[in-house]
Amino acid sequence: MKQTQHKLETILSQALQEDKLSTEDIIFLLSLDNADQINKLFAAAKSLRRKYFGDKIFLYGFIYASTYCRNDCRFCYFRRSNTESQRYRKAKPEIVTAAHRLAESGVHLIDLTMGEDPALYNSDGAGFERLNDLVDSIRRATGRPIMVSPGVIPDHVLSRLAETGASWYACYQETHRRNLFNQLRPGQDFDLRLETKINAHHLGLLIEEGLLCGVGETAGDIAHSIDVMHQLDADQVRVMNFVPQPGTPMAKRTPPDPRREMLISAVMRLAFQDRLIPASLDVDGLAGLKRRLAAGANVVTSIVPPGEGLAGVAQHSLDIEDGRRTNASVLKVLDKCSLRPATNEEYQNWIRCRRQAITNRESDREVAC
Ligand code: SAM
Ligand code: MD0
Ligand code: SF4
Repeated sequence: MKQTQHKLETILSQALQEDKLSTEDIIFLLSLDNADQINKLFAAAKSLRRKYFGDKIFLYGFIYASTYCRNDCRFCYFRRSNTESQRYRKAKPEIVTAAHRLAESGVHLIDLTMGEDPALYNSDGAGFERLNDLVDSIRRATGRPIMVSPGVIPDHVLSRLAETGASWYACYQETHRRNLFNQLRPGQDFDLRLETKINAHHLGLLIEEGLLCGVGETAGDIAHSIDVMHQLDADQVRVMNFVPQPGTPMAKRTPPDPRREMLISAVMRLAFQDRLIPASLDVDGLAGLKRRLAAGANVVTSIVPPGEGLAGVAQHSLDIEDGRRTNASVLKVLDKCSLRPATNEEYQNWIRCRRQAITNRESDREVAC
């Protein structure tokens, strides 16, 4: 116990001085199970957030534009073969109206997400053209930065989206172990998913990388992912606890300990001190926000307007229609945590600085898995 305490204090004080965490350090931190020790880790994560971001929190509105998908991810409610999930494909005016409502409510960014909708990939390119036009319309209607999360798309489409004014490309590997990836995302190309992010970065888009936890990964696998995320130089990094979904092959899996996501997220704050780390409302709804912020997150994601018939991903309906995933609800929690929403200018400055950092980066990176 005393030895563990000493080791913990050494690792945390090194991290506070910006020393890189070793694989062994990460595995050690992820094995903590004493409440006092975990609280020390969270306190260090919070103090690093304060050092780089003060009391500012960024807020992301979420629009799940189409729940059709050509893929069959074993963990996902919207996998192609799940007959239990309700499908919709929102038309442009509905999407633009929802984006406008979100912007009016005060979010800093619109995250336009979709399944890998077969309509997007039709051979004449019209689907990608519609996506590009949608991004353009949302940008004009809201003036907010836009994140696109459409799954894997060709480089020429990413390039068009960057020109049209998208700021971010989000695409989560879930794990950086090929075997586990192939189990979770059967029939999908591990390398293509990773390379698409690297290419998006080269095209000047900021990138978000993400992990799913509680799906059979070890602490060593998480440490490996953190290493790959470093090599990617990801601008936003996340982890989400797996939520079992009805109608899927993983429906009966025992969900992970709720603390697992928080521990990994706090370790991410130590490892990616000046980057963005989301607290998603999509796992435990509004009730889970405070503890995610307490683990060092500095973005709130999956803010969804009610009354638009829009779904979440891991929690397709939790807290949406009763207005608990709105900006107004989030602001009350921020206030209780002595945090405040950033201004739009502060968020846009952060994006500008990161983009500059990417432009200044000289050599090409090799990402080895
Ligand atoms: N279809 C695109 C894709 O897969 O990249 C965009 C959708 S993206 C929002 C879907 C992400 O939500 C996944 O990458 C995964 O990290 C997360 N997710 C999906 N189902 C989940 C579940 N059951 N529990 C937790 N997270 C889940
Ligand atoms: C979230 N439901 O932030 C969203 C989604 C896609 N870029 C993000 C997983 O939780
Ligand atoms: Fe489709 Fe994305 Fe769900 Fe996989 S995670 S089934 S790609 S919507």
